Formats: sequence, C-alpha cells, structure tokens
Amino acid sequence: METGIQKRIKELREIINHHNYKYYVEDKPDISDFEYDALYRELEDLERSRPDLVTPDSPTQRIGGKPVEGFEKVVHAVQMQSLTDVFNEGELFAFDERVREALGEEVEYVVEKKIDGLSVSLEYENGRFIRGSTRGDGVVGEDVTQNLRTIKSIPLFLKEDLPLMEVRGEVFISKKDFIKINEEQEALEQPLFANPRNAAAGSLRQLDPKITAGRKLDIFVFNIQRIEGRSFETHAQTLGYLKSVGFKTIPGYRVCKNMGEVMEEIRRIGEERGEYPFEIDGAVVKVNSLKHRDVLGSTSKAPRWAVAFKYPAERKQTVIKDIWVNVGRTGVLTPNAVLEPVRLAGTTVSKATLHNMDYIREKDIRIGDMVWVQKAGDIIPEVVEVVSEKRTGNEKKFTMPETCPECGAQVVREEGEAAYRCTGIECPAQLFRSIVHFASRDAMNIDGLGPAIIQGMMNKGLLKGVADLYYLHLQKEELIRMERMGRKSVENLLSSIERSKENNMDRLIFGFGIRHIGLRAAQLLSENFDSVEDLFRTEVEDIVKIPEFGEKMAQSVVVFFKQEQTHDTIHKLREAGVNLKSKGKKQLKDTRFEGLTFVLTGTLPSYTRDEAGKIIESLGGKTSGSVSKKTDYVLAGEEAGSKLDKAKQLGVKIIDEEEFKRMINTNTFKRQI
Ligand code: 0OX
Repeated sequence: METGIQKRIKELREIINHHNYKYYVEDKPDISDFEYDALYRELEDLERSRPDLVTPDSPTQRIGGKPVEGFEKVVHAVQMQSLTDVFNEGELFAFDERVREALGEEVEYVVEKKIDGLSVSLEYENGRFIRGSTRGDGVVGEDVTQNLRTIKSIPLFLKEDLPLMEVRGEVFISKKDFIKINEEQEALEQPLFANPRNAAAGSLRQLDPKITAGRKLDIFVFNIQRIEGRSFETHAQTLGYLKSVGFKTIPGYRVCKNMGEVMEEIRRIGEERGEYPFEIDGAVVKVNSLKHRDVLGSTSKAPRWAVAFKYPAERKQTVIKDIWVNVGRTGVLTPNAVLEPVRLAGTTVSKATLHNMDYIREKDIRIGDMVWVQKAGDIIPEVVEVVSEKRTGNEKKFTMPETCPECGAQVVREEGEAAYRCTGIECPAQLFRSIVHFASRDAMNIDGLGPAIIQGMMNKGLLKGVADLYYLHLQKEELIRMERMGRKSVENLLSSIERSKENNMDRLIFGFGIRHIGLRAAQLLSENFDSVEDLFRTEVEDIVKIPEFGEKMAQSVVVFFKQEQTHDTIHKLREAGVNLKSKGKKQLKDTRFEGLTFVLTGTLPSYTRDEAGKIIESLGGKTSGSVSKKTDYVLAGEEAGSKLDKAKQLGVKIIDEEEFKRMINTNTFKRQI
C-alpha cells in the first residue's frame, strides 16, 4: 500500500521531471524559478524525512553523488563508430558516388550539425536510465553514469516504457559556459581548457560528480544504437521518436533529396555556425533510409553510409589599426591587434590575439599591416599571417611596454619564456586573483573570505589591494549591506581577518603570490630574513645563498620587493598592525669553512683541541691529524712540535688562536643578509 508520503514523492518527481524537460530540453519553462524551487524543496524535505524512499533516479539526485575511485569499463553492445572525414566538395561527391553505386539507386540524405563534444551512450531499461558510458575506443568505454545523471537534459525516465533502448549522443558545453568555466579555472589557478570539447570531456571524466554537476553540461542525442519494441524506416523518423520520448536532439536537421540540396545545407550551416550557441566541428551527411544503411554496412571503424564534412577555418583580410596590450588575471601581458572590423564566421571581428612577442616577431607583424585573420577553434580570432605584398613601408614595429599598462609596475620577461608579466601587487587586472590567493588557506588563511565575497567587495570598490582587507572594519555597515552577508557573518569575517594579522612572515610572503615563490620558498625566506622589510634591500646574490633557491626565484623576489606598489602595500599592512616579522628565524647554516682542512697542534690558550675541532666542523670545515700539502691551516698553540715543522716545510699557512678567533667572528666571513 502506498502511503501519503510515497504518493506525494512520486507525484513531485513527475512534476519536477516534467519541468526539467520543459526547461532543459525544450527551453520553454512553464513555471517560474520560484515555483520550481518550492516544488524541489518540498521533495527534498520529504526525502530527508524518509531516506529509505530516495532512489538514484529522483530529480534530487542530479546534484552528484559520492566521488568514485575510478571508472568501471563498459563493453558497448553496439560499437560506437567514428565518422570518415571529408574536407571538400570533391570528396563529398565521391562519397555520394560510392553510396549510389553500392545501392544501385538514388538516395536521400540527412544533413545535421556535427556537435563538437564528447560521444556517450545512454542505456534505458523499461524506460529508466540505467547506465551511461563514454565512447572510449568505440568498443570499450568508461561508466560515467553518475556524472551523466547530473546533466538535466538527459531524461531519467522516457515518455515510453520500452523494454530496452540504447542511444548515442554528444555531451557538450555552450560557448557561453565554456568562457565561464575557463574564468573559474583561471581563478583556481587550474589549466585552461583549449576548447569547449576539452572542457566537456574534462568535466565528464571527473571522479567527483559534484564537479560535473557544477559544469553546465548539455547533450544532443542523435542515434538509436539498439531498441526493442519499436522499429523505424528512416533516420529522420528515429530523430522524431527520440524527441518524442524526451531527448534533446540536434536542432534543424534537413532531409535532402539530392547532392545539390546537401551542398546547399552544408553551406548554410557553414555560414551560420558562428551564431550557434554551441560549437560545431562540421556537418554530418547520413543516408536516411535504415534499409540502405544495412546494405552499405561499415568498415572496421566507420559506417559507409555517413561522412563528416569538415569546414575549412574561415579567414579574412583586414588591417591592424593598432596593437594594445591586455593584462590577464595572471599578470601576463597579451598583445592584441585592433582591427578594421570584418565579418568572420558569423560575428564581426574587431580585435584578434597576437599571442605573445615571439609570435609577433616570428610573423613580423606590424601596426598598419594587412593581415589574414582566422578564428582558432572558432572562438578567439587570431592574426595568422601578414599579407606582405600589401606592405607600404609605413607600418610600425611594435615593442612590449616596460611598465604595466594597468598599474605601471615593472614588466619582466624571464629567460626562456615567451610571456611578459606585470609584477604589481596592486595591479587591478590581477587584483581578484591576488586577493583570492592572499586569503587562501596556505597563505593568510582568512576564513569566510571566498571568491564570491571578494568579487562583491571589489564591485563595491572596497578592495583595491590586499592591504585594504585590514581596513575593512572601517566599512562594517557597508559590508553588512552586501548581498548574502549579515551582521554575524561580517563580524566573523572581520575577526578572521584580525586573527590573520598574527601570522608568521612565511604566510604573508606566500600570500603575495610572487612568481616562483611557493610555500617552501616562502618558509625559507622567512627563516633567513628577520622581516619582510629586510627584503627591500636584498639583492640576488644574497638570496641565491639560500640552498634550494635558484637564480630565477631570487630574481623574482628582488624585482617584487623593489616595486613601489609592494612598498605601499607593506606600509599599509604595517600601519594596520599586520605582523611582518619572522618568528622562528633559523640562521642559515654557516659554511664558511667548507672545503678547508685544519690541523690542530699544541695547546691553545682558551680552547681544548676538541672544542676548536667542533667549531671548525660546525662551520663546514674538516680536521685532520697530520699535515700534508692538502692542509689549508695549521692552528698552532704552545709547545707545538713536529706538525708545526712540517707545516713550515710545506708552506702551509700557520695561524694562532687570535687569528682563528678573528676567522670565526669577523664580518668578512659573515653573510651579508
Ligand atoms: C555529432 C555526431 C557524431 C555516429 C555513428 C555513425 C554516425 N558529433 O554531432 N556522430 C554522428 O553519427 C555517427 N552524428 C552526429 N551528429
């Protein structure tokens, strides 16, 4: 017997599934977000009260379950074939010839967009989604069911209770969400995805489904791999059916009666592709009749009844009016060409990346040049080539600025690196990232100061540099008025900021985010310098004395601490009472006697021979019992005997205790730091 709760849970799941479908598949919601949230919350509450009734296919379970150790292998019941590529009209017509010859009659084709994503298989039993897997090598893929469940456009139940159906689709990320994901990756200092396809693949192959859930993946389903309980005659019919049972299918396929229509459609897609919200990497031409497909069959990898038409990257000529430098969130300076606007792959392009200085030099790109512009991966336009025949001689060479165009700090380029970087701690272009890093756990460890709050404060103009964090208490009321902040959370935040003032110097140094200075290097600096301010006067030679410190790291530290912005920031930190001093300062191991051998002889006025030996060893030197050519010093006391004679004979330097004391105490030996 179904209880009231069971009935309501079932009802809510059906209602929510319906609204998910309206929103994520049809893109036509018929209730407000507010109403949807209320239903969702009601279901969550009921499920919380009855955990025994929670099933994996409840809409509440789309947020991603527990992380997995690895993905199970799935052997595909029907091979997930790849497509043969064709690159021009000639190759496409040859395909058509082969098809018609094999069939001995005219054929109908379907042309659809080729989505640039990641192919997956979805299996349904009795209308329920039971398993999903990646294509892998086409024969064996990986079980990514948990991750696929988080994609709201994948129906967990079909609108028809078929005993069995397996479909194939392409998981993808919209162009807009791709940009967003890369912004997030950048803020988290994670590598950027080169294109939406990689972003989709990287997101789907996450071991933690919660990460996948946060990535806004979507899917288009385009093929029935196997089905029981239904049969079809054409591909177009299967697409109609897939749509009718709840799948999102690729919008706007066209059934073509002949190659003329096929080419027309391919051209149309080519022209419109820039306007699609998702990335495509071609058009697919498929024989429409399923009977024809059976006759044509497949090679070992690809069907003989379909090809992928790949578009050449569209390129246009235009003039570089100027070159301006953009400072990225990581401080890297990227030169960009300001172009005479030109229509390219669906958008008007008025700027293009020039990547870096090496690229400009290699291609000899100058201001005023006529150039070819192309969209790389169809997103970011780039200048690919100079049209040298059109040079007039009036073009101007470009050089990178020596100071940051955003903040005026010194720009550095490290040996062997293409990138030029800004070194300003208060550089507005890097500010968000600088503060996120400064507050992070290994740095100043400011609890409650996450990226969203930082962004909010920056939007209100409360933060212009990391030091401003320590003046936020003066803006308490303003903070309380911020979204998602209350008096209590502001108070908590201010007290964790206050607490962070006591941190040791290594956290502060690490928090500055100096290039190449990680946790360990920050600790070493803190062990070898008394205060952050001592670093203002430090030179590379001083720092490279620290074992583990290389030239590059030392350079980076020195340049950073010479910047006016660094001085300003540290001044503000000091004024606010932030600790700038090193607590447990360990002296650098003093190795002034390294490589030197001493022989002790006779009686010294104030040390025993043993004591003097220990001092020598503690400074990295060695002691020996007998004098030879290899002896560097003989330390001789009263009544020195044969060893002293030998030293004289060999011309070894002889010193007395006075001299020895000078050697261990004098400043000539002392490190400069
Ligand atoms: C796509 C896409 C990929 C599948 C097996 C034989 C034909 N990325 O959009 N593949 C296919 O079909 C292949 N169609 C597509 N639309």
